[in-house]
Amino acid sequence: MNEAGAKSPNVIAAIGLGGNIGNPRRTMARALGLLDARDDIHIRRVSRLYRTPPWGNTDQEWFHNACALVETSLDPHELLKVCLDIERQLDRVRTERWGPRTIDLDVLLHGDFLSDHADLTVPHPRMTERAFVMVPLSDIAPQAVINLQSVADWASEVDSEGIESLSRSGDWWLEEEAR
Ligand code: PH2
Ligand code: MG
Ligand code: MG
Repeated sequence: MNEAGAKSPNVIAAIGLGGNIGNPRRTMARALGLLDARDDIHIRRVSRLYRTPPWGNTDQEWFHNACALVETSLDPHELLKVCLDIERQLDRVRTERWGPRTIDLDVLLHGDFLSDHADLTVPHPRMTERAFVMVPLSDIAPQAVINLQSVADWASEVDSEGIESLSRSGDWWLEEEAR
């Protein structure tokens, strides 16, 4: 609430989803369903679903990755907390850095918000170097600008070798969720 008692205006945020343990497609669909079920978060666009080679620690299963644009009245810290709560609800176990996980939900962008705080770095650190983020994000926000360059341009510059899309549209999570 602001001083006038009105709700804070909604902003568009981008969330990155990934996972490589269990049934990532189903877990990611559930995560999107849980986000969308909230009154303060509305899913606006979802990218295609991708299969991506592991980045960082390469000695692990390939990942599934996707990105979503949400409209939200939550501030960046509140949105991060919701993401972490949903990760826990979906049995996320945190082991090593960049290691295998059932579900990872990252706050990539939040309106014009910029932060280099260790708990919440926005834009998400190194996202422009990661094809598993920039390729799905360019499905849904090609014109968004990060560090003075469009997402579409970042996506065309990153090494996207091995990445393949597993769905024809961004509706995969609606089909999957029902099962
Ligand atoms: N997430 C990581 C580390 N490496 N590689 C791919 N392909 N996709 C991911 O989501 C991913 C990763 C840590 O968050
Ligand atoms: Mg991550
Ligand atoms: Mg994360």
